[in-house]
Amino acid sequence: MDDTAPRVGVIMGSQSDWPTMAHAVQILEQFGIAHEVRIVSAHRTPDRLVDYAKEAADRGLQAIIAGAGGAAHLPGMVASMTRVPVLGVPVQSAALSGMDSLLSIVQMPGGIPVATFAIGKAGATNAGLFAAALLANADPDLAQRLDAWRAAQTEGVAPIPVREG
Ligand code: RP5
Repeated sequence: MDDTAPRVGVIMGSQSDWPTMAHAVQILEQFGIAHEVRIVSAHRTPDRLVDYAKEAADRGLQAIIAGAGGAAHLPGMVASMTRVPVLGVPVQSAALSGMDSLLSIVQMPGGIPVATFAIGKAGATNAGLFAAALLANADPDLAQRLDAWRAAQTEGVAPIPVREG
């Protein structure tokens, strides 16, 4: 197996989505999961979207994290053209605080699933963690790293809050 071939694709509709999607990338980097990052817009680069989605499975991608904001068609359109699991991240929009993004992504008609995460940073982080969990099913080393990460997170929660302010 080629260890350097990307196993997860992180795509976003615009450069402006990067500050959000960086949180997914950070998780993948932390777990040493080979990945690629691309701008793929459903509206501005539709041909790029079609090529990316149709080639994803043959290129060995095991999950696609797709972030978009506003009329966020990207995750659903990609999912319609690949069986690779698509994890949708609603990016917080200026006009409607990401409610538009969330509803655009989550309300897929039956038949083409998109796993939809929270709006913004939490969603991007959890999409990264979810991709790690998917891959961990067939990767014992990764499973161990994920278990350790979760144990450290639990360990880091103080039992008593610091009284601030
Ligand atoms: C969507 O439109 C992108 O995903 C982005 O969240 C939103 C705004 O894009 P820009 O106008 O900032 O490029 O396609």
